[in-house]
Amino acid sequence: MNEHQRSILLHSASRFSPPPGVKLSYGTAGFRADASLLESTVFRVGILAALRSIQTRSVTGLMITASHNQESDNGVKVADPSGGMLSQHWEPFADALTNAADPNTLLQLMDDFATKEKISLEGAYGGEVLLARDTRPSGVFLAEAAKQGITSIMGVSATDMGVMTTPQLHWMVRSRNNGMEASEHNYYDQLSSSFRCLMEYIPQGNRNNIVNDKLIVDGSDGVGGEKLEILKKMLSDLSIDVRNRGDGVLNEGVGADFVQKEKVVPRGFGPVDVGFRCASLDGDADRLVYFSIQSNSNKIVLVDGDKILSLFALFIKEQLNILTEEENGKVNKSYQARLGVVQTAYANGASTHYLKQLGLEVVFTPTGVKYLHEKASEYDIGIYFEANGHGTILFSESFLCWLEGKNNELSSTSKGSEQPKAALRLLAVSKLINQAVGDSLSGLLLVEAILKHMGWSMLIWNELYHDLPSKQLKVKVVDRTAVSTANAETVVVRPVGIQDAINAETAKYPQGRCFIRPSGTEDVIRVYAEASSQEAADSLANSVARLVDRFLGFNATE
Ligand code: G16
Repeated sequence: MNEHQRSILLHSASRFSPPPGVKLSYGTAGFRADASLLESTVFRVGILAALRSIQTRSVTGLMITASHNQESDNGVKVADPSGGMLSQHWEPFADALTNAADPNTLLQLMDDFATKEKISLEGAYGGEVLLARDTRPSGVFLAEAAKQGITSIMGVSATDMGVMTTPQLHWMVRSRNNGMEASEHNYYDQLSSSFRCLMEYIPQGNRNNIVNDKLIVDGSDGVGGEKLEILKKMLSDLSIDVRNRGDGVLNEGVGADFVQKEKVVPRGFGPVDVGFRCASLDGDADRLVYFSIQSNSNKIVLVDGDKILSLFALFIKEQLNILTEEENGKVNKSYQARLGVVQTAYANGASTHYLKQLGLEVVFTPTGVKYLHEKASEYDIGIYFEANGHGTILFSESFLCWLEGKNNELSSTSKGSEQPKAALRLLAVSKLINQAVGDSLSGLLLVEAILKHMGWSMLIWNELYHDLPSKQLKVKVVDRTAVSTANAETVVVRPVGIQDAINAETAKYPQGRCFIRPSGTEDVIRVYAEASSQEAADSLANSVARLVDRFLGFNATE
């Protein structure tokens, strides 16, 4: 790097010293910690996003959010030029950069990395980083730190998009790099027009089917509620009542994470909402779950990411079947689209069984959309969802090309038949769904369109299969990195002995399944248990949580 660049960096880095004794790691979804510890990290991630922009000659993104975490936490992650998560081979550099003790060490690291990755630091390429934040108050000063980091790299500019959902920012990065218009308005426009297109092609018989038209949405007191208020004004076929739009404490007793883990009614909902279709977003609106409220109880019936995945898979399979159906006595074999679904160990066993019964290819990855997304991109249509409501659908370029061609051909030769409609529906899904990353707003519109298409109530949807009872717990431990896992997180390899103890416990329960893993976003070990009854799942989770405490807790005895 030249002297001018060096002096800019030394000057700006000296204003953002890392807090002493704090070591952070780029986890499941970037860096997360108490917001007061993050200023220097966000500054340095600004530098990283700028370098990535220079290297790829593309726009990158920087999002300031701690998603489902408590309000006092915050976080930062980078969106790659594709709109997906930061390339995993950059993560060790992100760790080294954020933990560098002083400006000189920081510069040395940058020099070494720039040489290795052939990144020019001479200001020759004008890079750009789109920057956004969620509604956390700490986002304001952290965004300033990010701007300082980005603009301390010569030739790179920071474009502040203000308060956005995480998926909006990822969508904008993807759109910009695809040469498309990428304003917030363009985002709403694309979602609402593709939703309208799906509504237009609802089968005749289901058109007048009244699928209880009101949907009530819990915005988690985060950014999703206010954005949904804007989007809903552009939709005519759907009545949405948005609650928890930001007047209460973010993620406290509200939101997708709370609803999915606790399975109780979120704040702002009550007995008058019994019988309605309800949905919850999380703090930065990248997760979506549905629920209904049980009468005379604070319990809910949860319709989680696994069921959203099943609904999407069923619909897409139906459209593909229509397209390849016999026509004039011939089977249309012009394109055999590979459809695959991706889940994690958190997927309820009943959902996996159901998807396999549909004849679908089901594969597993560790937790974290970066893993699921990568796997899903190997298919012509890859659908991925985590049980927590994080997921989307990816379409390959070659399949979309074939679909466009098929649509043109069919619209002239088979007017009025179901085949051109199936092609149009799939094209509309590819535009409605956010292919950059899981997006609760686009996911919600797709769920609503498919329910209308099927003529289904939420009750019918929920009956696709019956979840095995499950329980999730978290255990505070001295050092969560002491746990390492294998086989998509289903087996613990370290500490030695704990997996045998978990196996022995699990064997006591009919249909028992249990695993533990270190959280990538909080300082805890997570425990997941499944069994034939709720009591058994609770009991298995509790015994394994005690095992975790025995091996790794503050008074560990193993
Ligand atoms: C993030 C990731 C998700 C992942 C979740 C797991 O979610 O983006 O893919 O499922 O973390 O969290 P943990 O590792 O703590 O169990 P989010 O919504 O917080 O960004």
